[in-house]
Amino acid sequence: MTPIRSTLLALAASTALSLPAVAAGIPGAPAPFDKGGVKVALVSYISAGDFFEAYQAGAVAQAKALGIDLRIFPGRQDAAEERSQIEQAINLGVKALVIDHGLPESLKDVAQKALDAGIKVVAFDVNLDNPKIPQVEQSDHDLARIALEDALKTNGASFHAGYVYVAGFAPLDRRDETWRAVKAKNPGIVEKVRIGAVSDTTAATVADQAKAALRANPDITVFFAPYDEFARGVKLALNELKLTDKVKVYSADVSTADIGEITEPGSPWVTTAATNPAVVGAVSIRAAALAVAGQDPGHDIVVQPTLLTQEALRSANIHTIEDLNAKLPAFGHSDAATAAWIPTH
Ligand code: SR1
Repeated sequence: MTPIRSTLLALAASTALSLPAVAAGIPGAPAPFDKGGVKVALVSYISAGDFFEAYQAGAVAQAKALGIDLRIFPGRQDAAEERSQIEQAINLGVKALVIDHGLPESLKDVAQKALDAGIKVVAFDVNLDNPKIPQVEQSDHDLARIALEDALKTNGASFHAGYVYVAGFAPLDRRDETWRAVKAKNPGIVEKVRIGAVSDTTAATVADQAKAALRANPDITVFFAPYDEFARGVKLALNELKLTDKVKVYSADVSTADIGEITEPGSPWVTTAATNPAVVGAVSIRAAALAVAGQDPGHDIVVQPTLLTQEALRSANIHTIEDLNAKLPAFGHSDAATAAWIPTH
């Protein structure tokens, strides 16, 4: 468990975590960043799991570099709590609010309330359908496309598939659009079963579902599981059923732990398509900072994903996210939402 995660768990009440060591202002930066201490809130729907921990860590590092006083509200997959945390952030007098995932219908009005109070709002992976709210995403259509192209390359255009999906999450819905388009174009792909859960035990729940699905559909040879917690669940099921040499798993997302799972001998998890989530967290904070400074970050802010195959990771001797950053500079950095006055790393 990362120190940030354990701190968040310790603060299990719904109070925000205020990070210490707020830097002084940035000389030459536009107001209010020339003075420092600009209050920004990050309100998440999910905080658990490698992706969300790395996203928060990237947001924290970028906030520190900008002298932002970042208030983090931990997500517990609870729509009502996320709403109430946004209300709390408004009452704290933040200058900007980053809303990370969530269910749009429970957030649109409260996000508008923040805008009405003069607070800049940035959304990551939740479609708030508001021209005043910049939307950050990982180009989910491309992400699903490159993972599925790899599946087609290895398995041909005819196979029986299992699919993991939960409707209502913007990135999963976008990836699902691509899955449907790929199936329509390749009628030999048969979706035999669809499973899915998003909770604080996603991987374990998906593992149970996948076991039942695989027992009932022994002809499945490919699983499309476009979220690393989904892929972990499917892999657990394949290990338990001793089917690792029969079924291949294609996913989204990457972390150091995921790289270990993908590259271990005999792993059925053969491909993922991913951004560096810390970079996405940093981009979200930069977009909020630009908006606060009166500079337009643009409405659609996209971080491009990279295809990471088991074969490529093994042959390049990549074991960690830091290895990926070093070997693939486009993975470790994004030009999205940058400005000369904003320090990046
Ligand atoms: C429940 S949504 C999970 C996804 O959100 C982020 O976009 C990550 O890529 C993850 O796959």
